[in-house]
Amino acid sequence: MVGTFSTDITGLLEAKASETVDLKNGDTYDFTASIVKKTIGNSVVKMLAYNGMIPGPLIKIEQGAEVTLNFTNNTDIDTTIHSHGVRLENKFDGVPGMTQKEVKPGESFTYKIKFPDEGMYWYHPHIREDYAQELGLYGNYLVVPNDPNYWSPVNREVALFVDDILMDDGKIAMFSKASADRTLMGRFGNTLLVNGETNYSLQAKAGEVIRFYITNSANTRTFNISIPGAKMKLVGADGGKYEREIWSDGVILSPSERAIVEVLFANT
Ligand SMILES: [Cu+2]
Repeated sequence: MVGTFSTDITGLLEAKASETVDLKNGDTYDFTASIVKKTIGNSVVKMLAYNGMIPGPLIKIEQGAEVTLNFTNNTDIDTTIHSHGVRLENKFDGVPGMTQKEVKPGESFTYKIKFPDEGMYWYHPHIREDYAQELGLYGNYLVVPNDPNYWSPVNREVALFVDDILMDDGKIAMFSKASADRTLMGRFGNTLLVNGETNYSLQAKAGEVIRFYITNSANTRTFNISIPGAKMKLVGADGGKYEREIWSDGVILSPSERAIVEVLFANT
């Protein structure tokens, strides 16, 4: 149909869950955005993925390291990579028409990114986020602090993306190809997603403490996140660790924000 994007899933590979990729200073990583299919609820729909994953790979990197991302756009829309919150060289900030030209389908762009600050960051396109980010183009950078005592000891670390998507009769509601048709590219969804799944689950052992790094990748929805029955401590956010930790029943997270919480699962 003219004016909308293809929703055909014929021949597409199924999106994988996010995997952790450890990058060291000086490493080069091939990074491709492509068209995939994914199950949302009872429907199989066309989506977009970084290196075949939704969310994209969790790129784990030591504080101060610099890496090269060889990015290729194999999607059906112009795109860029914006490294949200990372203090990087302006020409690699991924803002079309300002810091670089858009990367058209079939084209590539090389990003050199240095990570001066510890904490959780994320990457996403800086063009038509209402479409491309909504369909799965988002992932985290976890920058490991140089100071080994920066964070409190925990049993496990888990990254979570909270998101929503607008489903309409078993399909993702249509997008205009010409331009974003919502204010500030925000479109409320009617289906909530954690790490791209409608039924995300995680097993915790009794007595386990897990540090969650939570990112809101929704275009406009603010989330109030709590884990009933578990004790939650807010320890950090966009700028890394808080000076003082706060016991909390829940955290409010607006679009693009991160919260870092440590959760004690006293009972399974
Ligand atoms: Cu951003």
